[in-house]
Amino acid sequence: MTRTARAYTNIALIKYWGKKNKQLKLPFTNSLSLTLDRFYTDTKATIINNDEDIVYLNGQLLNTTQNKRILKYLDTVRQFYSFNDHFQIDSINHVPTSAGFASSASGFAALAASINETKKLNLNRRQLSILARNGSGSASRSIYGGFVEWIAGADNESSFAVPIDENPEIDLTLLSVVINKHSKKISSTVGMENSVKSSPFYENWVTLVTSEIKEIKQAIAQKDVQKIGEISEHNAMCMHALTLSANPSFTYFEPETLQIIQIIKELRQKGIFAYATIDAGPNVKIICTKESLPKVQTYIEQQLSNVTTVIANIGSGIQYI
Ligand code: 2P0
Repeated sequence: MTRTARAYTNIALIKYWGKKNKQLKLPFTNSLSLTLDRFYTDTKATIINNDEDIVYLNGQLLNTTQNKRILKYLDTVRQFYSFNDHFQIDSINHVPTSAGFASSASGFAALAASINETKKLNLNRRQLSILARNGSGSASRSIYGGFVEWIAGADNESSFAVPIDENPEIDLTLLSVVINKHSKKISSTVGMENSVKSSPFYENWVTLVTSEIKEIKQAIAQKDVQKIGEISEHNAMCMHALTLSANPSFTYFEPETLQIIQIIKELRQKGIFAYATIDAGPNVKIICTKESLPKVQTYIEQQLSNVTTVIANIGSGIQYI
């Protein structure tokens, strides 16, 4: 029987922001993430006697505009592994938009793993990470649990993620603060492209990431949560500086994003552990400890009426169920 592949989302502590090769999704820098336990995608691939793929997402058949990226990806996979089979893809996304996380990381990681399973490709996790990366850069990291580093590499074979610590015994937990706004969104793909092209600070970003990756790996090894928080927050702010300094300038921040950043600073002044990280959207993910989490959550909910909060802990890598 063909098993379903399950992949969890991840949050980057050192961000991936810019590609040196668009087609292969080769990044300019390494990045480093934490896989989360709450949000995941379950995907099953079935070989069908058809010359087109069909894709169901959450039980609904996707039309040709909706599944364009997935169909293109399946063509890439066929080309990589020299087979002609077409698939019915059944994917259930347990990453509600209301949770404030992107689903492309878990989505493409689960899709890559489901084809590995159905076609019996017997890929090891490194090969699986390469295959997932070709769907979406951040998906390369969702193959593993815990702390994960994506090595930028120089070509298709050398750009993959590696586990740093899959079961870290560390007092870290995440509070996602979701701002209920439906502003027009610049996709990560377009946003990073604009930053690379026109931010005068892009070269500095590449240098900064190289040193912050080293520093955060040391902090992870020493279980120094404060250092992890400090480096992650600084790295996220620098990523967003690349959007503000692009020409034309843009930002993912909403007024509430800045309010939450301010609140986090106030909390720290009161001695409560809280650090911010922010992806390509307005929502803020707050890095907390077990002790600080309930205090941070209560404070945020008291101060801001129009937000929801979701707690996530450290999660595992790809599973077959
Ligand atoms: C990250 N993000 O490291 C960064 C931080 C968003 C902000 O990876 O173009 O959907 O498919 O490779 O992986 C989101 O970008 O972009 C992302 P593509 P992806 O998590």
